Amino acid sequence: MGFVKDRFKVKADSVAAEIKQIIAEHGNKVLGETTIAQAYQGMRGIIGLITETSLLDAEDGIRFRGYSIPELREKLPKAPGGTEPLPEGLFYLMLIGELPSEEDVEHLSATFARKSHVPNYVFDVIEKLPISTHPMTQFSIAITALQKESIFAKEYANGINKKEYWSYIFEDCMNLIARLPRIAAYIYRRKYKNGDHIQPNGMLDWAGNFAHMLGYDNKGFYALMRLYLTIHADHEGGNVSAHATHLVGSALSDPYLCFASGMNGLAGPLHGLANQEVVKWIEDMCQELNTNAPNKDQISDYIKKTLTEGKVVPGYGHAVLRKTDPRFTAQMEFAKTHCPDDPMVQTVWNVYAVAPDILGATGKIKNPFPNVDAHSGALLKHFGLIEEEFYTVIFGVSRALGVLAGLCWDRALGFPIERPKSVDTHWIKAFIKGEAVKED
Ligand code: NMX
Ligand code: MLT
Repeated sequence: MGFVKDRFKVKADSVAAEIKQIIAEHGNKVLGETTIAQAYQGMRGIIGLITETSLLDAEDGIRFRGYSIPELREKLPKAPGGTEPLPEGLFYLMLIGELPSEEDVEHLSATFARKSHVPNYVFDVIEKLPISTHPMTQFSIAITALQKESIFAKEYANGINKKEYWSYIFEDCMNLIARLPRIAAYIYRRKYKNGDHIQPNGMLDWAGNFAHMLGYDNKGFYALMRLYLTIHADHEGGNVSAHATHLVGSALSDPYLCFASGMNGLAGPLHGLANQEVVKWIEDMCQELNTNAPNKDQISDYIKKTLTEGKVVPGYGHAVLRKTDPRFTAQMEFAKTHCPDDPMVQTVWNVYAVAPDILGATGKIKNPFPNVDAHSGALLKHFGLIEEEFYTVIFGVSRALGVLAGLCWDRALGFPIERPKSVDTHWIKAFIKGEAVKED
């Protein structure tokens, strides 16, 4: 890994010294109070995590080390002749905290290509699964199987100084990121293309090679993959996949085990599986109405029907965001250039035209606007990747960049095992009566 690892160590040492001073001088400063409602209702708004890679603002959306998505699209290095940022550049930014040069990104692309070999036993494990197994389950199992390769786990078993943890975690994270596109593409080609696998092209960048191994060798799909794998990479630390990866890592489980946990969280329909659910929801609506171009009145009625049936409208709402997700907007801009006349893309835009008012009128949905998942499926469908059950795996490949950069930071900063306090409702009732005391 050479200079990227060296630069990371220099940055991490300096941040670790700052944190030590912050805790010494301001460690007792109160960040906020916790209410009974927050304890019961998903801990919304409680600041209890430190994640260096990105920060989410409810109105402006995600910023990676201070850079918004439009800024990343402008400033991050691109492939020769390419229009979209290379996700390797975002990984460098999250890890080092500074924008990379073209050479830094070329170095990372080459490193990932060099480290991308996946041992045959992992493919054997995938082959043993029923073909009908959901792609996210196959992905999670394959990552867990690959855990045998963990350098950190081996070195820990041999006995290492805790000051060295970060170094082996770093190596594992690099190796895992390098291998994920091959594993994901293998699952795709096995399940949907009769096991007709495509060998990697070591001359391509990380996203380009993923597109190639999936079987979509064209300029538009390369651009889509580079944009997609950039914008899905990170969403600060409290989302389920990032939080799960971080939590499991705090027990010193190696990056393979941590990332598999994160992927099991991403596979939930309220999190990353929503991209699959959006496409299913649109297709069900079109089938019911017997058209591939429902008008706004028909869409409004279908949204109301979904709510009446006690279901969520997938792709809408967010636990933190209170405006249209800038990741949705980036995809909408991409679609305006590449496929403005696509019927499903137009339906996504028509849903956007009517859904916020209807969802807002319920009075209970805190964010009636679209999130990242509302748009991504329509773009993949347009370029021919029609198998929506695979969409969350692509999200997962991207998410590796953020959560594994985060894991490198966790170990470099020496964060301890995570263990918040829980209470039961009996305790809460006693607390209300003043009979139970909050321990420090
Ligand atoms: N459709 C219908 N009802 C909704 C929606 C929606 N899109 N969003 C929120 N609600 C409901 C929610 O279920 C809750 O109902 P109840 O009180 O009966 O339990 C109520 O509105 C209040 O929820 P909020 O506080 O607005 O949202 P919360 O922070 O709990 O949940 C999500 C956030 C994202 C889980 C929620 O908005 C949702 O289920 N959206 C649809 C699924 C989705 O698109 N998930 C993808 C998120 C992005 N990602 O990739 O992870
Ligand atoms: C994400 O990208 O992780 C989602 O938007 C969910 C979240 O931030 O809570």
